[in-house]
Amino acid sequence: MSGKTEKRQNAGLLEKPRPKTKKPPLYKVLLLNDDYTPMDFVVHVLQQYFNKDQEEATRIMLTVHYHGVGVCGVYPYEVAETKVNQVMSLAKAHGHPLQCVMERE
Ligand code: TYC
Repeated sequence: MSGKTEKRQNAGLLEKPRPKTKKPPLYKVLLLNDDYTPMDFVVHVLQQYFNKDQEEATRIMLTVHYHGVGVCGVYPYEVAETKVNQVMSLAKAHGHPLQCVMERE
C-alpha cells in the first residue's frame, strides 16, 4: 500500500462523525422602540408577519416599549430580510417611524 492510499483510508477515522449538512446561519429580527408608532400597530405587525397570537404579540410590543428593543423571531438570512422589508414598507405606508432590523445570532 502506498503512503498516499494509507493516508486517505485513515482520514477522518479518529474524528467524531458529524452530519455533512451545514445549518444556515440564523438572524434575529428586532423591533426598535420609538415615541410615535401606535402600540396597536406594532401588535398587528407581530401577528401579521411573525405569527404571534394577541398575547405574545402584546408581550413583545411591551418589551420593546419598555426596554428599547425586542426579538420578533429568528430566521435564515433571506426570510429575515423579507420580513424586515415587509415591516418597513407597511410602517412607511402608514406614516409610522417604526424601525425593524436584523442581526446575526
Ligand atoms: N413606544 C410606542 C408608544 O408609546 C409603542 C411602540 C412599541 C413603538 C414598540 C415601537 O417597536 C415599537 N406608542
